[in-house]
Amino acid sequence: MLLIVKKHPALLLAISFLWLKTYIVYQLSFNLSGSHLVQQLLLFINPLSFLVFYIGLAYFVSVNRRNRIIFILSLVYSIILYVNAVYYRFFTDFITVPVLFQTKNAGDIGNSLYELVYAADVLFFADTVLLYMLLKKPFFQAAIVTTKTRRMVMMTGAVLLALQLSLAETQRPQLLTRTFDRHLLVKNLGTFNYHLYDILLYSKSSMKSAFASNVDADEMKKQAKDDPVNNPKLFGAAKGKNLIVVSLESTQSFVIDYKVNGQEVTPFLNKLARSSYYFPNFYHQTGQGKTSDAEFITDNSLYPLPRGAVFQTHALNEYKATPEILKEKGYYSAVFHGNDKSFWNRDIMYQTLGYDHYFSEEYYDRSEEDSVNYGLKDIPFVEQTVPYLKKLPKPFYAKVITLTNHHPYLLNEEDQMIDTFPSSDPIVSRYFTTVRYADEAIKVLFSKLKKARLYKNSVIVIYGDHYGISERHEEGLAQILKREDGVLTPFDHVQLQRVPLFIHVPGKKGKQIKTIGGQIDLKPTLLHLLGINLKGDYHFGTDLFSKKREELAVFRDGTVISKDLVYTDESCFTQPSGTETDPALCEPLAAKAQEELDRSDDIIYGDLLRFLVK
Ligand code: GP9
Ligand code: MN
Repeated sequence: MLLIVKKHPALLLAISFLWLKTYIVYQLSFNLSGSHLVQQLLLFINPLSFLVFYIGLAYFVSVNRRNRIIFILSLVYSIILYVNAVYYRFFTDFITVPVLFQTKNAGDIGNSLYELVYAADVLFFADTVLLYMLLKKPFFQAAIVTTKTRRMVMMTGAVLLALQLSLAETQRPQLLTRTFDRHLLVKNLGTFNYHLYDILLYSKSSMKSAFASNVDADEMKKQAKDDPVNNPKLFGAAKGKNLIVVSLESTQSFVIDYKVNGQEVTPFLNKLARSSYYFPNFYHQTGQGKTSDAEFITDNSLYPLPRGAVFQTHALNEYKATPEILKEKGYYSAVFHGNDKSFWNRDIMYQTLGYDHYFSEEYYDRSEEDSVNYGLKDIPFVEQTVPYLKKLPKPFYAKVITLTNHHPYLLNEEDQMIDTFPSSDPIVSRYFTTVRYADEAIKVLFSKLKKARLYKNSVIVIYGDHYGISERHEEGLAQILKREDGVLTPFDHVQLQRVPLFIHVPGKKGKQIKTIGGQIDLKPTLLHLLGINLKGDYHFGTDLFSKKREELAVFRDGTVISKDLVYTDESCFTQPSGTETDPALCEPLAAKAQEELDRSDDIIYGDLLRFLVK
C-alpha cells in the first residue's frame, strides 16, 4: 500500500480529495440517503471508479505536464459538481444533457440564482486550492510511468466499476434499463458515471427518430385507447364556447382554504372552488421542463420527457394538440404570457402546436413598477390581456400564463396583502404572499372578463403548473402541514404534488369532484366539454368527469397513485392512510405506469405522430 502511495502520490491525492468532496456533497447538498447498509456503502464508493479513470487520464500526458493536468482535471470536476449542487438547490434534480441546451432561459433566472448561491460556497473549492499548493511540493512531483502502469490504473477503474455495478444490481435489478428516477441512478452509479450514462441516453434518443418507421407507428396504433371514456351528461355542455385556460404559476393545492395569521391566502379561489368544478385530487406531472411541461401535457395528453424539456428538445415534431383539433372546429388559438417569447422555446413550439398567435411580453406595457422577478406582474398582465381577448376571433381558445408566484417569490411591499408565513425558511415564508397576490390577479381577471362580456360565453379553466416549494424545504413543508415532529414521508411528498384545478362551465354551478387525475387528463376532459370526440386520437388521459374512468396519476419518475395505493421511491403505501405496505402489492400498478411512460416516450422520441398525417 505504502509503495503505491509512494509511486502515485499526486494521482492518489487528487482522487482522495475529490472522492471525499463528492461524498460530502452527497450528504450536504443532495438528498441521497439510503436506509440499507449496502446502499450506504454504494453511495460511499460510487465516485471512485470514475475518478480512477478520469484522473488516470493524466498518465497519458508527458511527465512535465502531468501535475498541471491533474490540477485542471480536478478543477473541472469540482466545477461540474458545484454546478450540480446549485442546480439541485432549485430543482431537487440532477442536470441532464438537454437541460444544458436550455440556455435561452439563463438570462431570466438571475434572481433565482442570487438566492441559490451562498457565500460559504467558496469552501467548495478549498481542496482545489490546497491541491494546487501541494502539487508543487517535491513529494508530489511526477515520475515517468510505463504502459504497464497506465494499463494497471485503467484496469483498477474497470474492476471498481464492475464491483460497483454488481453491488447496484443486487439493490436495483435492471438499473440501466428500467430507471427514470435520477436519484436512483446517482445513488447507484455516482454523479459522474451518471452524466456519462445520460450522454449515452441522449445520443440514443436522438437516433430513435431517424430510425423510426411506419412499423413503429402501426405498433402505436394497436395500443391506442380506441374508446375514449366520456361523460354523457357533460359531453358537449359547452359546445361552441370560448375556452380560457389559466396556468397558475407554482400553485400547490395546500394553499386552498389555508390561512396565515387568520388571513385567507386565496380568498377568491376558495370561493371559486364552491362555484365551479373543483378537483382536490389533481396532480401535476411535470419533469425538468416545469411550466412548459405542464403546457405540453395539458395540450397533448402525452407525458413530458424523462430528461429535458420537450418544448426544447422536440419542438419540430408532429403533434395533434388541442389548438390544432380546435382549429378544425373553427376556433382561433392564442397564448398570453408576460415574459420573453423565446423562454422555454415557446415561440417555436407554439407554432408546432398550432397556436395562431403568441402575445408575449412585447405586447405588454412593461414599466419598471409593473415588473417583478421574471417579468410583468400578474395584475397589470391580466388587465392588459382582457382587451386583447376581446378582439380575438370567436370562438377562441386562449392560454393565459401567470408568472408572479415564481421562485424566489419576490414582491414589492405595496403588493403584499397578507403577512408572511412564520417560518425560518425565507422561501416558504414569502411563498404565501405571492400566492395571495396571484389570487387577487385571478379575481381581477374574472371581473374584467365579466365587463368585457366574455364570462358567460367562456369555459374558464385554472390549473397549478407544478410545485412551488420543493422537497428540499422539508422543515418549511412540515411547518405548513403543521407536523410537529417535522418528519414527512415519501407518501406525504406525493400528496404535496397536488395542484388545484378549477373548471368553470357557463350555466353550471359545479361541485367538488374527488377523482384522482392529473394534467394528462385535461385535453380529453376539455375537448369533451366542447363536444369534440377524440376517437382515433393518441392520448393517455381520460375525461375527469367520467364515472367510468380509471382513477390514476402517473408521475414522470414512475410514481403512481391509484384509488387504493401509492407507489413511490420504491415503496408502496395504502390510500388514504399513507401506511407503508408490501411492495409486491404495488407491482402491477408500477409496471402499468412504466409501460405508459415508455409508450409516450416512444411516440415523442420516434416522432411517430408524423406517420399519421394524411
Ligand atoms: C417563464 C415561466 C416560468 O416564462 O413560465 O417558468 P418555470 O421556471 O416555472 O418553468
Ligand atoms: Mn412554472
